[in-house]
Amino acid sequence: MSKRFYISTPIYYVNGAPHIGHAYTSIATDVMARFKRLDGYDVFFLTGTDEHGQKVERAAAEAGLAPLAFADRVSADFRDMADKMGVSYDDYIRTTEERHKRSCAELWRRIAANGHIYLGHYEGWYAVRDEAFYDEGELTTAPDGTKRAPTGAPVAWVREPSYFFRLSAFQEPLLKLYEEQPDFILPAGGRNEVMSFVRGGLHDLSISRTSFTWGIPVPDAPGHVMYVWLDALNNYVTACGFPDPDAPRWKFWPADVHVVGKDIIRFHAVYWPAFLMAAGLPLPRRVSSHGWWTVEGEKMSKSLGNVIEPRTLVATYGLDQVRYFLLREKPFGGDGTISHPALVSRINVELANDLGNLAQRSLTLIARNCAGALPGRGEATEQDAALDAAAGALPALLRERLDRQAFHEGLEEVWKVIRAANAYIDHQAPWALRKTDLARMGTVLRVLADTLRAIATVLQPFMPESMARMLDQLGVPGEARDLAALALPLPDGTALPPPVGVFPRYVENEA
Ligand code: ME8
Repeated sequence: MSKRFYISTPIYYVNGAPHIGHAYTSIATDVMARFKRLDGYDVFFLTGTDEHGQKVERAAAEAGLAPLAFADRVSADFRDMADKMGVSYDDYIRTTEERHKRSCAELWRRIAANGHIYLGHYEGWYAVRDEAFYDEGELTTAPDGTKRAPTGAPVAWVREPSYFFRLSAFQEPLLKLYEEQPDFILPAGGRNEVMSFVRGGLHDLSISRTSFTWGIPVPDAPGHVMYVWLDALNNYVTACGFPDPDAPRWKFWPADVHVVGKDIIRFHAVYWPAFLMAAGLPLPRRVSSHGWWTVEGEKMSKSLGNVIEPRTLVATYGLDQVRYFLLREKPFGGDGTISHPALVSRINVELANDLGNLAQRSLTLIARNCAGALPGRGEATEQDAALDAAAGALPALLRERLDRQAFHEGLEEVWKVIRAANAYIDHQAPWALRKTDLARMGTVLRVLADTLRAIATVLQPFMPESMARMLDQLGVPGEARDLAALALPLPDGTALPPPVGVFPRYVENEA
């Protein structure tokens, strides 16, 4: 296979339990990965956990566990979350693995050999919660008089010997990268922010710490562990087998898309390409960042007690329903809020009514009036041709929307066709044709079945289980469910199993 696609999620810190924000990133990335597989690509989809650094060390101490034992537990929980959310990752990396330690040591050596690392002293502000350094000018003072990072995280003054990365040397190369590859950073707002940050001047970056030990040792520098972001970012090449050029997965590097939340765009769009340039490695093609979820308009936080556990949400509303909601409710790059009424409305109006009823009505009519077999088509009317054309355009439309991570636009394109198909069935009234024109009824039902097949095919990445069931009911064999197969009509007379509803309505629990 010649077409390749490598996509990643961030690797999640194991300092706390997974929540809906993590699940969202992973599901969006999963939709991309599944879509590319459907479109004939050889896909490598990477996710995992970020396990070193002071933040994790502290959380482990609070839990009364050794850092690794703690990381084992939380990493397994993140993995379980990914599995329960239908995240079809190809590799699950943990930064405490041997392969990653080897890879980080080699990355360090290459950057050092190219003259981009020097020993100095770090003195400045550090926020453990963000695992990030801040300049004095970026800080604010909280009501209690303590200094805060722009993210609100408390900062502390740190003074220790440290290795530095010559980030300042990469200002021009980075600006050139953003200019030459305008879609290196999506969306445009994120790109503008990053560009003005880089134009403002880059300081050299402290990349080792000596005041704690929970990290990857710096080669030949006793007492120093690597800055957790250098360690973490490097996971993306470790998983491709770096530094072994013969590793089977090395062919996937550079990555096509790193999916990240907007909180960590700077690390991915500034530090990461600079590290790679310094090491002489190819750069990823894109960093695509998404906006923030709040809960009924409020920031999710432990103190407010409104943190949403993705697995609980799935138990209440259903997996595909939650996946659909997350990708439909807000534009990828923008912010959005999760609420019960919004979920119920998407589920009952768009899934149960618009799509579920369309399928159920069409398939029931076929079951009752065509002996449960796919009818053949007669001569096409203008209306038939219009609906065929709309359905036929879906793969290309989705390809274009998803190539820029515009998931909600892609879904809107599908719903335009669903609405057109609902108008078509109402207007054509195949239930009435049964008494007047059996051949025409067959044609109408076949047009609907073919439209539903196209819809269900392109929706598979979003709602894999439900769409598999819909394709079963439409008589589409397993090997005919990718985008290319849509060009080949199913044989007339294909036997269809008895129809069963795919999307139940959400009914409020009176209690
Ligand atoms: O930053 N809405 O890990 P992390 C949407 N280990 N997405 C959210 C969210 C919200 N409210 N809250 C979190 C790290 N996220 C580093 C990454 S990568 C080399 C290292 C998502 O556990 C979003 O994707 O803090 C964000 O970027 C990520 O969780 C941060 O996860």
